[in-house]
Amino acid sequence: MNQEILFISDLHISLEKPEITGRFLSFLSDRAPKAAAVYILGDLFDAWIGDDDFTPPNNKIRKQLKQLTDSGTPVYLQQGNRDFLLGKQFAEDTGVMLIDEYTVIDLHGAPTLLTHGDLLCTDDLPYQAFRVKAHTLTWQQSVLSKPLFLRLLAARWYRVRSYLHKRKKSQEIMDVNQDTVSNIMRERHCLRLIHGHTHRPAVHNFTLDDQTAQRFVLAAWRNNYAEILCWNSNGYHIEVL
Ligand SMILES: [Mn+2]
Repeated sequence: MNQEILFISDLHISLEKPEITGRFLSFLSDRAPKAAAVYILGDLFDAWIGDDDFTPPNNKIRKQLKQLTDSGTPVYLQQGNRDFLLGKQFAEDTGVMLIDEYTVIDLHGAPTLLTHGDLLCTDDLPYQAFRVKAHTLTWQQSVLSKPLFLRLLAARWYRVRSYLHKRKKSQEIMDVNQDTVSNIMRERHCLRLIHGHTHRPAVHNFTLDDQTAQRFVLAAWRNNYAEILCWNSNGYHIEVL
């Protein structure tokens, strides 16, 4: 029986990057059906302004995801910091299952913690403050009640602003905080963590309460390069698309 589980994150799909959209669509039609399950750990989209946004390339992606889940491959989706407004309607349209910001799965016998990664970057205080605000019902309702064209404009502005802010922040501040990582892994009883967000793909081995722990950081997809983390009962490998 095929027990291969695939993990991807940080595709940052947008109209401006058709290569990435194309690669993801062929991943959904050719590669994903061969797996037992697919986990998308956030920032699938570079911006998501509401499940009522049907501007390209969102619809093609909805359709292809629906085809995959209809054919029997489960797809689990975590919100990222760019697409945290992905909601119930999108899940219904595509058949994907939204999973919590911290989710523990049994990955071939080992409890494994999944998260997008932004929650681990606790040194970035202004971002964490924004995140708290943006995850309240009031904030989200007030944003989602605005007309679509205003939300499209606002998203453009946020992307420029985020780019400018990031240039000013140091590399350390935008990486995960090791104490935060250890605490959450301890709390969730996991010795393995998989996340994205930082765009610093790596496998980090470290010691957690005298045991060996592992933190997998997924790669962001680029125009000419994409990676999948594949797990089967024998272990993992990185597959380049
Ligand atoms: Mn992110």
